[in-house]
Amino acid sequence: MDRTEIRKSEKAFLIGVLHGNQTAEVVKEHLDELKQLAETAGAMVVGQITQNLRKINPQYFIGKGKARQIIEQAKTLDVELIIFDDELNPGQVKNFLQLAKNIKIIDRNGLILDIFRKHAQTREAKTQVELAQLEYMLPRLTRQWSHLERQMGGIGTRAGMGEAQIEVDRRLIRQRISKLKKELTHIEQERQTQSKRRKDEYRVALVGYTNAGKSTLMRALSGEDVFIQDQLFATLDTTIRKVQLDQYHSILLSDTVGFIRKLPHDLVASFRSTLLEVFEANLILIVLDAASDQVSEHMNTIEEVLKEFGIKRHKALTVLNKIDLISENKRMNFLKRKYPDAIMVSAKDQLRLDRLIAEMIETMNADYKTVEITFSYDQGKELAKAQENVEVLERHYQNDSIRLKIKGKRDRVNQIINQYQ
Ligand SMILES: Nc1nc2c(ncn2[C@@H]2O[C@H](COP(=O)(O)OP(=O)(O)OP(=O)(O)O)[C@@H](O)[C@H]2O)c(=O)[nH]1
Ligand SMILES: [Mg+2]
Repeated sequence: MDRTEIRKSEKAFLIGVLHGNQTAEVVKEHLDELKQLAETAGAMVVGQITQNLRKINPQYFIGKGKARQIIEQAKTLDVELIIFDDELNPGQVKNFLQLAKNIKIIDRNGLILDIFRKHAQTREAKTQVELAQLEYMLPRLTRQWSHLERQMGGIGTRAGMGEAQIEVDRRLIRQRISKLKKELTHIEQERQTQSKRRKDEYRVALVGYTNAGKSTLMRALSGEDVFIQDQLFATLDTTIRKVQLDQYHSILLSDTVGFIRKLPHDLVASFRSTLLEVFEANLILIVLDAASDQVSEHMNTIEEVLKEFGIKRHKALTVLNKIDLISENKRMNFLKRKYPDAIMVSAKDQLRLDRLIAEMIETMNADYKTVEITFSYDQGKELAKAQENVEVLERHYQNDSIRLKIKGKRDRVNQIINQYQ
């Protein structure tokens, strides 16, 4: 279906643009990240080009002269793929394709979608990615079409059908989109049912920028084997593990898809069911890569995405990960000043995890309630029920009654009080 797929070792140029109030440094950082994305997708980056622009060119995004020059260079170096850090509109892509002939043109969004598609494993992730991809493609179909037409060079059944074929394609895509949406609603319901069953447990969600070390932290805390890779978007699904913090405190810890700046909106929207664990968490651990120069930008992105989902009032702890990589005092002091409440850890070397665990327990305790309730001896059933999903601290057998001292999540304890008291 998609015709902008990135093939292995395909040579690529990256293009960034300096405009507005962006500094050269910021553009470079964005291009570095784009390079990581391109490599994760399998491409081989052979050149990075930045252009100073006072005004965006509506036709080609960059200047037309520059566009021609880049394409010439690309041809000389056998580059088959040009990736823009900024979002291109369908018209710009089309114009570029007319100049570029056999070279593919994609933007950051297209690249991210390509990675997501390559990394999607489960039915849920695959459905979500396909939906996002089709929604991204629908308005761009003209360019995809002209792209396809050229690729096929007049061979095949679709060539030469032009506008009429595009209409047919659009209709097919819309039908597929509505089918995928139904499937996702179904998956979301399944998740919600599972989630109800877990509602009496204390739920903690790891969130953060991609590659910050969320899965590594998950492994360090749970002792279980989870997928860890030095690449972007290694994790696309949500995994949940039970973690015993100490004798009295256990949590359900979830690890989920990472965030990135300029995340395509459709992609975020279609990942709702995957992020359900985050919505319903009692506590969020915001994991940051302390060694990254862009730690504060990462934090901004995380906050933006959480806001977009309406996750604002959650309790959160900030975790600065990868401190094993920090040797300079200056950097350490900067981090301490900037994030005074953050817990510094190394998930990889398992450093200071006890601090993190202690803070989690402290936060949990604040969400817990301890009460005493009395039952008569003929309330056997109620007595048993009241001990579900709570911790029984004391049991007193009196002459005509039993007194329980229980501790549990505030909601659960309130429910017990309302029901049996
Ligand atoms: N030096 C160092 N490297 C770490 C640490 N934690 C994780 N890493 C490395 O960082 C890379 C990314 O780790 P992951 O745990 O896969 O990161 P993630 O946040 O789950 O990333 P995505 O799933 O792609 O969003 C891997 O190469 C890890 O080995 C740490 O504390 N110190
Ligand atoms: Mg991960």
